[in-house]
Amino acid sequence: MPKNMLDGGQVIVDYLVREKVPYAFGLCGHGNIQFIDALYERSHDIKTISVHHETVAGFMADCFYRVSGQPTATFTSCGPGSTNLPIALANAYLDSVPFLAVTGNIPTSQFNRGAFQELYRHYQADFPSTVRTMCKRVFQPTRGEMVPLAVRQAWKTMVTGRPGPVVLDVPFDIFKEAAAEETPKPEEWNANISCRCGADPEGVKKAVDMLLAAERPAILVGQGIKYGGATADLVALAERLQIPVAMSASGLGAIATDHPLALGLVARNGHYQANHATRQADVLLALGVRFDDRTSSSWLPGYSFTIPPTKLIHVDIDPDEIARNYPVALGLMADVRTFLRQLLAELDTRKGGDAAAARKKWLKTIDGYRKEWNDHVASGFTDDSSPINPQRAAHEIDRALPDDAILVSDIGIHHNWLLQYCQPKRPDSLVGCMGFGPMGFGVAGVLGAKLAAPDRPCVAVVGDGAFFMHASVLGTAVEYDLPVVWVVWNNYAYASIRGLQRGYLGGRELATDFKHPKTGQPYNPDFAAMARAAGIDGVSVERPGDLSDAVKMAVASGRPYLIDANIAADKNPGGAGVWELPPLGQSQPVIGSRYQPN
Ligand SMILES: Cc1ncc(C[n+]2csc(CCOP(=O)(O)OP(=O)(O)O)c2C)c(N)n1
Ligand SMILES: [Mg+2]
Repeated sequence: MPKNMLDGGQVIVDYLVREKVPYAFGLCGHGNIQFIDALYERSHDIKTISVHHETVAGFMADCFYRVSGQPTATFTSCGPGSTNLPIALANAYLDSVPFLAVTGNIPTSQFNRGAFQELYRHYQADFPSTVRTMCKRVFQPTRGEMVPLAVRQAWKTMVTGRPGPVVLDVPFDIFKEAAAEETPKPEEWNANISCRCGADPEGVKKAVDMLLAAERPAILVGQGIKYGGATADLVALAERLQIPVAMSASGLGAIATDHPLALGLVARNGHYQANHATRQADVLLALGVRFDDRTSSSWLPGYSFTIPPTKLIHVDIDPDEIARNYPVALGLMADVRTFLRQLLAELDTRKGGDAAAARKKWLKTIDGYRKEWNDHVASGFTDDSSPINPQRAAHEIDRALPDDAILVSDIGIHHNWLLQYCQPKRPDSLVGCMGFGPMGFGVAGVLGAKLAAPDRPCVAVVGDGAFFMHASVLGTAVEYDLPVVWVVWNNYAYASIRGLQRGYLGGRELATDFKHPKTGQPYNPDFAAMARAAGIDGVSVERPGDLSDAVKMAVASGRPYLIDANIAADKNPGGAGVWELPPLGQSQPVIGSRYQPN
């Protein structure tokens, strides 16, 4: 290689450093040792975190972004190493979370020869086809000099518009091939690009007209508000017009749960006051939310929404999401923060109108719904039975945590309970995934959250099924001294799925619980002992009254900690909405009934 030239691996790592990426998460293989070598050279500028399963690396990068707003990178080998990553890519893609996945591939000189670990039977070195549905774009430079362009374009694709993960697939030789004398500068290619586009000014005026004329308006927010940094502007608008704010599962925390205008969760298992307000609203302002089936009660009218007659104003950075599932009275492509500021500025120009007085009746009616919901669920908070009532468990975990704690949820029945009974105060108080829903997200993601927020308590609540799937995280927490807490929601089953067998299939249960073959009794490893074997403190909790203290103690310990909590498996978190699994049928609301406008 000529003097003063950087090779492909060096250019990528240098670019990451220039983009202020603090961590690269990954796992070695022969396909990426040269990339790791480039990381080695820059180990003072970027820290390498080596994990025990590639999926863990992806979930860590994902959660790191959700907490810090800074994209990072993963590195995986060729073939199987990288094919352990797509589940995390898909999760990040569907939840619009960026990270750069640097995947190794075989040497270009061996393309299409069926070299060790080459996916070659349809097309040479074809890892890109494997992930094309799971990321925004794949770049595959096949000469060293293509690397600078690929890395800067990959980064731009990742962070502009609707963010998402991007794959940079690098053949073995390209990591070491001469690439450039200098790495592209972020300030020339990325740092000065803004995608905070506002909405069409006429549309802004129309939105204000509609909101001012509404009698029963509601705002619905998704994660676009949280990741778009728009929470303060949201509160300003809600307070100014006295409009109540409902949240999708991904939007929870966009406004503090105890804010008087916060309605809570709209979903199949949503809070009554939220579902009953949004389905009766005459105008619904939807911001950065995509109306998935869980939020929308499977789009069955009258449970979460009744659009029409509700007039929908739908604002999103990605026009693909507007009018995907519901007709719009007004659809506006915009960054939600810029849009909110436009709305507030437009309101400044309007005279008169006492929002508080106009809204009194509607808000009072909603207070009645809130009371009905609170009365409906009250008994679950004091249930002293053991195994622990799941509602009580969610509440005990939540109340043990300080306001600045970050709770990362995995996927399963526990997630639904947490969504209902945690009281997030900040946009990142409750981190969960809603698009792809892979088990393991919380188990591994909490490690990324902790690196992003070292001074905040980071607690994962995870199913026993998911924890066992990804128990290698115990070692990673020890190796990098990451004082995270796992609460294993131990119900001796893939309980959410078993619940479906019970609800829809007449109780024909198979392959959904964990049993000892000899005794037929529920079986699981002793998770607390597993943790201790890995060098981590672990305790088991049987009684509801002990759970909160255990969580407090774990957080206070300042060390990695596992709590194995014995949680009742037979309860399902019902709500004011429904979920349909065609053709099996649909669930029923546990409170209220379908709203049918006259
Ligand atoms: C990787 C992956 N495999 C399978 C599923 C389907 N699935 C969704 S929830 C669930 C059960 C999870 O069991 P557990 O982790 O014990 O959580 P629980 O529902 O019991 O709270 C399964 C198998 C999934 N979402 N992700
Ligand atoms: Mg379970």
